[in-house]
Amino acid sequence: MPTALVTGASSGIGAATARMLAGQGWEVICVARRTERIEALAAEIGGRAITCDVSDADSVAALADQVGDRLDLLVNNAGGAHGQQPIAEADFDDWTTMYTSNVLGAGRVTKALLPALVAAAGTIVFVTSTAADAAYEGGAGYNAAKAGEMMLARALRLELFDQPVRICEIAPGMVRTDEFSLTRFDGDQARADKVYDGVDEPLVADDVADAIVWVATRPGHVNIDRITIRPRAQAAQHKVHRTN
Ligand code: 8X3
Repeated sequence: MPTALVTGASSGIGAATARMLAGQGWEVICVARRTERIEALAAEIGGRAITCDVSDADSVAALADQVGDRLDLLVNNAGGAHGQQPIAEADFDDWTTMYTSNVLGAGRVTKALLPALVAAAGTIVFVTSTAADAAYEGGAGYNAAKAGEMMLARALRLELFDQPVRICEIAPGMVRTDEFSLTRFDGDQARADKVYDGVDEPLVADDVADAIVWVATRPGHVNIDRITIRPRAQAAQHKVHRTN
């Protein structure tokens, strides 16, 4: 049974990916800071839960110890957005949080698990964002963090060109999950809901999980470099069809 490790598995895209992989016969290691949530998920899908803060070096070292010598799939999903202020009003604590989880976290986990992934001829998936491609007002901190994470994927693919490991990027646009916008707007549900207001069908976590599982299950010689995935109603970052 192949083994996958999903970071940020406590909710949203991470939890959906863990469920979908388990449903297709993978042993899934669910990783996040929130122990109760990942233990419940692991119990539900017959996987393992490992509590880890991807922004903490010791926590990631302990994670790598528990994973062992071989890993078939790493899904770097932990991260997210904090705040949406223009640069003139930027809160650099928010920027630090975003850079620490999306860029340094993905880099740290990848570095720690790389020997196990190479040993298993594995696959590494980075869940970035269309925010890596297109700047928007108030987006600079998140734009920069996701563009940074995208560059990890691109550099790594070059560095490992002669190694039996695949590097893939999934860049989602508008995805309605329980927590993404709520976290961004610091628990302001009304502001979070406004993001999706009048949008016929934003993506849901399962849509992105489906893309992740698809790239991970191509034949071993097939590397899907990147998938950009948006709802039909979002033709481009700012070009969103709203019915209201
Ligand atoms: C989420 C996409 O449009 O909020 O990663 O930046 S967006």
